[in-house]
Amino acid sequence: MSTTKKAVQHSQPTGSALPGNRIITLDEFIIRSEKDFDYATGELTGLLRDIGVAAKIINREVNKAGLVNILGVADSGENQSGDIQQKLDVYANDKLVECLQNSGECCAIASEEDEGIINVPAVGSKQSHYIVMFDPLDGSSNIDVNVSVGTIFAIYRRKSDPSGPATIADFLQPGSKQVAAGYVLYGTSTILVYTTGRGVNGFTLDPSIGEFCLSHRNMRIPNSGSTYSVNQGYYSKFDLEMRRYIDHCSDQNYGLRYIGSMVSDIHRILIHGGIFLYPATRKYPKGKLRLLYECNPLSMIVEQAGGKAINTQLKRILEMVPTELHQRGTIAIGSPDMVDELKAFIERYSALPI
Ligand code: AHM
Ligand code: MG
Repeated sequence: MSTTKKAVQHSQPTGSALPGNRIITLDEFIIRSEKDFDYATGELTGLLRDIGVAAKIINREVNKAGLVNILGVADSGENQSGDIQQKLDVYANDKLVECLQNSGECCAIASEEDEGIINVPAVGSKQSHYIVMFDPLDGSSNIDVNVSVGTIFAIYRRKSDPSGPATIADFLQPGSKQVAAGYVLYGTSTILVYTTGRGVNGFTLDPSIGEFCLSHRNMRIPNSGSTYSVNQGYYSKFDLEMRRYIDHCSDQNYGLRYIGSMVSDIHRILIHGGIFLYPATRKYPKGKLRLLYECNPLSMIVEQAGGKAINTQLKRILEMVPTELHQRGTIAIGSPDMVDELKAFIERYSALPI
């Protein structure tokens, strides 16, 4: 096991402009990229656009969260105009469902907020080939204290016959079958990062023009980093191998960075390198994070940027075959050298039959 700190290479944002300072908006980028796919029908393009629109609406509400009391929301939960004030995660969920339903570009939706799948009625004669899964507002317990939150999404091609309704089997596909995945981070600025399996690009929202503009082209995760990200408050509840690895991080003087909002932690790691861990605890013996809504899409992004994502049984996250919609799992994700280093600790200290 290596005991020396590895050199950190940082990926750099490339600026929102093309040579000649021409700004590329998310819509333009999506349309241009469609030409890369031989089978492109415009559906995927439409879906990514719908998600971009929903993200702008959610962003507007998230930004107002701190003003809720000033804007007249009574304790009863009703605002001055008599509308019932919704919790932001419910609001974000409704907006995403609404935007996706209106266009009919997908045939069904599953959300971390909803128990079952939602079939989307066909719009006109459109027969959609895609399903969408999302966590509408991840880390929403952080909103009260003004900490960044995010939306995570994943798009799959349906397996069932497009002439009928989507089925649960369409959703229980391994993450390796994702055709696109991404997240929106409502942070100091709002950024949408996505991949369609050909690299990762990030688009920062310019509020003055209301457009997501290409700001991080072809994002690459550094091979290693100098921080680790885990809820260390649960240290005594972790398995031995995880405690040994955390001790190692501390011995190496790695900094501990944990926001408690996975999108924010992963975004930092994507840019500066590092590792994010959510192992089993006594409260969550199978891990806390949801395979379909959180682990799979973020693993696709990180792998596409050159990183790795495994669970604490050392299985690649994207190869896990889900058995239920709200399945939870453990995760170790981030810079490839750091994930490999963790893997060596697990092999050495765990009781796993390896
Ligand atoms: P949520 O989907 O209910 O918001 O939970 C997911 C969040 C992640 O964003 C974050 O990494 C994790 O829960 C934090 O959990 P903990 O407070 O146990 O560290
Ligand atoms: Mg979540």
